[in-house]
Amino acid sequence: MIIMGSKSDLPVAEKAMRVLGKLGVSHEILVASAHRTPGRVMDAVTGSDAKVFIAIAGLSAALPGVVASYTNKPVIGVPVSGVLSMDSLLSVVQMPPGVPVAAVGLDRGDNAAILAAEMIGIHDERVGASLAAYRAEQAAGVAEDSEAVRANV
Ligand code: RP5
Repeated sequence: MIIMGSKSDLPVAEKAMRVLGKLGVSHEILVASAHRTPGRVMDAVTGSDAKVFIAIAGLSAALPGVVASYTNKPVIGVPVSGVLSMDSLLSVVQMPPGVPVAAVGLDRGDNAAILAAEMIGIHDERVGASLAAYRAEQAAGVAEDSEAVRANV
């Protein structure tokens, strides 16, 4: 399940959805804010049978931590960049002991999706195979880039 704190976080969520779609991981998405709609966050998390949560938020980004407070499932937090950027990054990373959130880099919805797929792929062979193909495709892209650079020097 992907939860974003605001509709304005959609470009980051779209990165995650693109990757999850490519890897064949079913997902749903909703907007729920830890500050503006805490009850909505609680209902969404406690009523979900998702295996992994991706929580995307900017500014004083409490959302990933609040999601983690309502579930024992893994939560991946994606800090959204803004005027300061360190605000959301530190808000996601600096969780108190006992309630961890796996933090990815600023706006890295794509990496959050890969990490979620890796967790799901531990037990789901189909997703594991998708990940292996994704890595092979990525490696082939680097080799192609190398050839293209070498051909032009
Ligand atoms: C956060 O505040 C949201 O996750 C978003 O990144 C930021 C700004 O929200 P909006 O004012 O665009 O709704 O809670």
